[in-house]
Amino acid sequence: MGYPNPAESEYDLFMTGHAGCSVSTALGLKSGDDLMPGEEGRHSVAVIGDGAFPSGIVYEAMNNAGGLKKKMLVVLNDNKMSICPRVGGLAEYLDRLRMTSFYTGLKSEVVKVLERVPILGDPVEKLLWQVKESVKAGLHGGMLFEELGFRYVGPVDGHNIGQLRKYLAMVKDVAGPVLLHVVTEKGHGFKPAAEDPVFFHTPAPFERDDNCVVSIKKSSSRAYTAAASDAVFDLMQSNPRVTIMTAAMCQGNQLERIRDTYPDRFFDTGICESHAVAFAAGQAKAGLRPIVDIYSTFLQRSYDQIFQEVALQKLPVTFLLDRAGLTGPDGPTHHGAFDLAYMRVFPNMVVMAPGDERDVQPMVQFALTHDAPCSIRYPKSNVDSIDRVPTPIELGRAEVLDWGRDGVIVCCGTLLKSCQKAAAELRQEGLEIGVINARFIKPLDTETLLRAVDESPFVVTVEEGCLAGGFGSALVEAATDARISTAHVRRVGIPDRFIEHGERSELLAAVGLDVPGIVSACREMAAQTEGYTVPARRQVS
Ligand SMILES: Cc1ncc(C[n+]2csc(CCOP(=O)(O)OP(=O)(O)O)c2C)c(N)n1
Repeated sequence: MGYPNPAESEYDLFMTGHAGCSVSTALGLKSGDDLMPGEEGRHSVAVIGDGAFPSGIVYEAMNNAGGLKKKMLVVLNDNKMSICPRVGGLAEYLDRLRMTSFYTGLKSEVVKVLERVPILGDPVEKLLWQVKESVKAGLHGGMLFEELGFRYVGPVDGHNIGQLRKYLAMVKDVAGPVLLHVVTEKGHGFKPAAEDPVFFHTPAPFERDDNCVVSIKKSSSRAYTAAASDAVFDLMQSNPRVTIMTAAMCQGNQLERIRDTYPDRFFDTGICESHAVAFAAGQAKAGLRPIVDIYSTFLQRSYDQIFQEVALQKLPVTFLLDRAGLTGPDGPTHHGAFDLAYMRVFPNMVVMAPGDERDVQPMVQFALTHDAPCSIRYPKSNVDSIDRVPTPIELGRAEVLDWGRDGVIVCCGTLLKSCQKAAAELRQEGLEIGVINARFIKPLDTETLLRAVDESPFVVTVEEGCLAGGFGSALVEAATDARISTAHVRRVGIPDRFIEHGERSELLAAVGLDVPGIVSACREMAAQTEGYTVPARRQVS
């Protein structure tokens, strides 16, 4: 697995892939050890990158550690890069600290001279003392961390292992919290990576020959990410009030063209998802149409801001949830399994999932004209296109591709093509199965979907999201509220367990979300409901 995994190594204490939590967990480990008899002497070390460092939780943890005065070490690996070059005021501060190494000699000389300045009587003495301290403070790096209760040590060259060892040995005996600022180069040791650290953060598989790349296995197919980014680009061109936020994922979200064309309306907050959402709320209040483009899994960081700053205020913020569904080799920390469930519970929120590429642009366009928050989710996959003339996007309207005499598949999202293929396969067996592109999870198209539940021998719902609280769940709730039996509704989606890493296609197959899985769900339902007659509709309240 590409991320720490305790099942793979005893040195991986946590399975973790969301940036920024190491200082908190290291402080928890230390304070835990201190309360466990015999464990008090253990060391607790957090290693954190400068890209993760601006996350708000880091300052919550440092504030707590400074107050508790726990003996712990935070190693800040400063390579001047997040995935893209790091941004923000803290980045500039770290840049200034890096510079101080050049002045170390001068700095100590000046401090020595200041120490020798004689102290005269009051009030001159007081004034001089103040001047002296402020000059020393200016010369002494890391005041920000020192004020939080950390001893700042560095910057240290992280590629000089001998020197690094000396520093580690030195700080090992310091009583309270220490921040060791280590300076490194991203991609160090492999020339192509050092020259293009953005690409080499997560490169496609490549073959190498000593210090050069021989070939890169690059996919030429178009991804949903590109479809969404192109749609946003076009809409930014026609509407000057549209802005876009990313939380350090400019490259992953394919926003480079937008960043370069509309630098004033492109905002990279750094790895600060909760801030990005509240920031967008402010812009929406000011009259703009902000788009928050964040992976489904990372948006979980901003749950309270989605609730309070956006949904509660009914502000027109558009959420683009990239990597929604099974993300593949990144594994459990990165699968976007929960967003349908977590988004649909908020009043005012419109929740959409395109059925194919041709739904993407109209959905973004719809969101930008709708006077309330909207979310649109799409997976980490290449685009599909369904052979049809798409109906226009209309609030709370599903798109019926076919009605089927023997059953209906209702698909929420881009597995629509697989659903169509499954229906075609079942047709060979004599089963006439309809396919509906749900498009809206909220508001649900109750007219169309409850008709399907009411009139079809069976309904299979398909979603690349958790079954608990997801789309199928929403349909069953709506049917129950309408007093329609749901015994013949089968939900196919991500079960109530964390899904391992693997190729996306393998993972989809493992949870029954591939064509054979959908076919067999339909077959089972057809067998169970053979000779089934639809009950007369009970009174709808
Ligand atoms: C909460 C969260 N948001 C976004 C990401 C995506 N992400 C993965 S690595 C990375 C950059 C991290 O930079 P840094 O901490 O400096 O580590 P480096 O790769 O430079 O060593 C980002 C933004 C993430 N893992 N977690």
